Amino acid sequence: MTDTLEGLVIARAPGYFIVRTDDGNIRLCTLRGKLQRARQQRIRPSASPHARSPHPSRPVATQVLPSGAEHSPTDVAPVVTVAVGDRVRLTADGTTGGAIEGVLPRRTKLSRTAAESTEEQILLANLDLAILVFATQDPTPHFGLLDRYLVLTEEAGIPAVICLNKLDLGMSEEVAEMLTLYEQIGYPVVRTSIVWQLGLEELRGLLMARTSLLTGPSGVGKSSLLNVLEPEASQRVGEVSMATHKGRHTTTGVRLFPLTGGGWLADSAGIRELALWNVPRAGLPRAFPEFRALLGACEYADCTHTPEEEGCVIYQSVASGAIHPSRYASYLRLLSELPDADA
Ligand SMILES: Nc1nc2c(ncn2[C@@H]2O[C@H](COP(=O)(O)OP(=O)(O)OP(=O)(O)O)[C@@H](O)[C@H]2O)c(=O)[nH]1
Ligand SMILES: [Mg+2]
Ligand SMILES: [Zn+2]
Repeated sequence: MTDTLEGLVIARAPGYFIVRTDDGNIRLCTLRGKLQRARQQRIRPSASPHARSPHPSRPVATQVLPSGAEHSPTDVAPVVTVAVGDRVRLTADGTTGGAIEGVLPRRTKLSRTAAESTEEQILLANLDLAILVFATQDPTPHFGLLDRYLVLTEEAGIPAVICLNKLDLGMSEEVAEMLTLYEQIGYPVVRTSIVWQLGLEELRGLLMARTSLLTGPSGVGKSSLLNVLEPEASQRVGEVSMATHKGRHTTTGVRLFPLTGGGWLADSAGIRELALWNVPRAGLPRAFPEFRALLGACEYADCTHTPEEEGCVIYQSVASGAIHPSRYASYLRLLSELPDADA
């Protein structure tokens, strides 16, 4: 009998998944052959831009691959990816290695379309809260990118908090106005400064007993926030590096850190582009909370709310000032990126 364990994928390194097993050990894991094949099928480039996945709207839980020999060789390999944040079943290999046999059902996942492909890239699985970090300046906030994040989190059913960092650098009137706008729409905004030690307790309170993700553009202070919120985190980076034997720069993308007060916090590399994943065109208006009360009131039931539409209450609300032009511009931009409904 081999030793079967369960654990949490806390990071990835080239060719490996770093898993913290429930016995408290860090293991460097590969994928069992069956999962490997499923993955290779998935990363094969597709010819059609619409062929993102054979079942684009399939519920997450059904993508889980059961381990064991109950599948015949003629079975179609299920679409499975292993992501940071996944709970996995694995067999131990010596004291520090392992092979991932299967993925346990996911509660949630935050995905985007991977750069230069049409494949799904899961930023983090099983997250409870997305912390969208921007800076007052250096770099100046890009609200179009924020709107993309908000659409993705709305679609994924994941609560989002906007964290505006570097308050010590001062804030332009425009940025202050936009923050008020997002608060009016209903998104919590936490104002932080590491230099001033501002807003950190508020942030800490949000993280308790949850799995949260710090994400946003490069240079806004995500890693700095992680380091002040959880000073031991950098030591734990060392722990992961020891497991990979390759030093601290080998892990890529998202990394999960345990919080002393309970819960997990993920830091991620800065994101420049965020292409929507699996957002249905017809569902896009609902991803803008300030549109919701107006939906159904347009003259035509299939109104796409573009300026060309006749009798569109969304467009009229932009003209009257009830909907902010910047949010409407984001809606139009995202709509233009989504393929037409083709059944
Ligand atoms: N003035 C000021 N600088 C800050 C603050 N927080 C972070 N910084 C600085 O901003 C720079 C970038 O911080 P990082 O924490 O590396 O940013 P990041 O978001 O992790 O960036 P990537 O890892 O590239 O995505 C560093 O020089 C930090 O010292 C802050 O509150 N105020
Ligand atoms: Mg960083
Ligand atoms: Zn309309």
